[in-house]
Order: sequence, then C-alpha cells, then structure tokens
Amino acid sequence: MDIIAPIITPFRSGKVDVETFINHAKNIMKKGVDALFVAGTTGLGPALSLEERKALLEAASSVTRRVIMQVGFLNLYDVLALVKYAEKFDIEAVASVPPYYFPGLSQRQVAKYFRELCAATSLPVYLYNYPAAVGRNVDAEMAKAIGCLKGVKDTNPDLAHTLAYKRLMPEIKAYKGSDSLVMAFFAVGLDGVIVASANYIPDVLVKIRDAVLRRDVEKAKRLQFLINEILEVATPLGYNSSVYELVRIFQGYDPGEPRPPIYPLESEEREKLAKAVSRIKEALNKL
Ligand code: FW2
Repeated sequence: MDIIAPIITPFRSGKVDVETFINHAKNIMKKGVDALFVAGTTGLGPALSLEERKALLEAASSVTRRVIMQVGFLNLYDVLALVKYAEKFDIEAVASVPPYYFPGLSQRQVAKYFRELCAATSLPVYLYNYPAAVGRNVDAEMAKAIGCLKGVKDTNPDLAHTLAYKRLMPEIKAYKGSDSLVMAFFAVGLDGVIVASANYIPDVLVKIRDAVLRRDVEKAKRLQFLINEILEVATPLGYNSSVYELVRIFQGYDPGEPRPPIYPLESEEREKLAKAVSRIKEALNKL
C-alpha cells in the first residue's frame, strides 16, 4: 500500500520554483513517501501552464521514476502535448481529471476523452475522479465501460464508491484521497492513499500504515485523530494554502507560496495555525 504525495508546487514571485520542488520531493521521499502525484489539486495543477507542467514532470522524474503526472487541461491539445512529453520519461502513469467546467458534455464524450488519452500513449492512464472539484462523477461502471483505465484516484468521502472500482476492475490500482480517513483506506486494502498530508507529515502516514498492518487499531486511530485535528484548524483557513504553512511548520523549511487565487495565508492566520498545531505536533511526536 503506497503513500503518494500530491506534491505542492512552490511559487516565488509568481514563478514555479523548481529547485524547491526537487528538494521538497527528495525530503518527503526520504521520510517514507513512495511516489509523487504531480500537478494534482494540492499541486494546483489546473492553475499551471503546459510549460510549467513539463518542467515539474522533468523535475519529479529527476527524483524518482514513481511519478504519476496529472495531465488534465480544459482543452485536449494541451492534454495530448503533455502526454506526448510524458512518454519521454520512465514514469508510472499519467492521470487525468475528467473534462471539467463544461456541464454540457455527454457520457459518450467523456468516455471518448479517456479513450483518446489511452490511444495517445503507452503509459498507463489513471482516472482522477474528484466530483466535488470537477462537477462530474466517473463512477466504477463508467470507468469500466471506458475500457482502458489502469488506475483510479478517487477523491470522495464515500468508501463504497471507491471499493466499487476494485470490485468491477480488480486488476486496476485504486487510490483514495481524503486526509481524514487514511487509516480506513489502509484497513480495506486499497492500493494506497494520495493525500495532501504526505507533504507535511509523511512519517505519520507511515506510522498509520504500520499500525494498521500490525492491527494496532488504537494507535492508528490516535494518529488519525491528530491529523483530523490539524484539518479542523487548517480547512477554514483554506486547506490548499495551509498545506504550504504546514510544510514550513512540520518540515522546517520554506516551501515557497501558492499561486493566487490560492492566496498565501496572512500573518494572523499563520500564527493561528502554528499555535493550534504546536500541541498536535507534540502529541504526534509522542506516538
Ligand atoms: C491532490 C490529491 C488529493 C486531493 C485531496 C483533496 O491532487 O491533491 O484530491 O486530498 O484535497 O490527489
């Protein structure tokens, strides 16, 4: 069961800071992250240009071959250009959100999009299903009907929804993306988690996985609850922005800033987060 980081994209004065990205990737992989999900939601993928995503792909590939590259854009031409570029690297897979924003697409058109992606590459193609963000759900039945998907990253609190992919397509990889339920995803034997907290507390996720494998449910639960306490403070401040600050707090370095409209936290918000998290940090260190 893998711990996969939807890695943040560090910006400085509006530009992607590739060096910080590489250093961050190396650090979290040293601490137990198994693979990188690049240009996902936490990586602010939809806010990145084609050229920026190419640079991140190259940077991630210089750190590990275990890269899943999120290639969804609002137009197919950029998608295919990035997929073609990804072919140059020995990476694990490309993933895409379904076509988004436009509510008028038919199921046939959405399926056609994924089939075109599969036809364009010899790399495995994964579905990144995130209905709350994308406004469209590609459930297990539809994913199966598409016929060429090799994996799914399901971001959706409904565990049964994710298990259905595994039931209908036992051969594909199924990952889940909700920080508040990591222990449950390990307990039901999914292929792993792709969660933002892998950016700031990869070691805690490793401990949860170890505890679940040892069947130490109590310990897994105590660790999980501490993550959930972090989420309770961070979410109202803007979780995407807070992740940068949480990296600073837990990993002790400057990970750059997000890109507006994902605004960096303001100083009072940073103080509030740091204060609330210091007690949680102590409790995590004791476990
Ligand atoms: C990503 C993920 C994880 C998210 C989830 C929601 O790309 O950020 O879907 O943690 O914030 O895969």
